[in-house]
Amino acid sequence: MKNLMMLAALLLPTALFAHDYTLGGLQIIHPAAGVTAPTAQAGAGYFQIVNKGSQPDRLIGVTADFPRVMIHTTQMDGDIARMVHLDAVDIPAGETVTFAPGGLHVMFMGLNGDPFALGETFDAVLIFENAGEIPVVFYVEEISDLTDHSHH
Ligand SMILES: [Cu+2]
Repeated sequence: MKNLMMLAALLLPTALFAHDYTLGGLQIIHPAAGVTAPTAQAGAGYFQIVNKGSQPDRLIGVTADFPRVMIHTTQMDGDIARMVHLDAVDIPAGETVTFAPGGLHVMFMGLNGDPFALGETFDAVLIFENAGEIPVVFYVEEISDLTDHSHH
């Protein structure tokens, strides 16, 4: 399920790994997941979705080879960042929606002793209401995310 890209990661700067996918009017830019602690039960994934089309769309799901995959957003409750499950994310025509630490993210749950390690990749499929399904590859990178995922 994961492929090692360690050698390439050591030889090339991260920027050269930027990758993107196109599906109809949608562009998915650089799906990436943060390195997790060895005992982490969940990891978070991020990307940007650019809607270059004239019709709105919605991200209605993400699938991957983990026991549970959910779309989350982050809401501040005083000083505490809480994660809230979303059924869908609107992608308005002509706009860019950014999944990033502290905000929208995809939660990959049930890592069960197989943490996200730097340089690994894994497959996922993004599901859009209108455009359909697009397979993507998440790259595991050093992404600092202060959100506490321990309660998943
Ligand atoms: Cu989350």
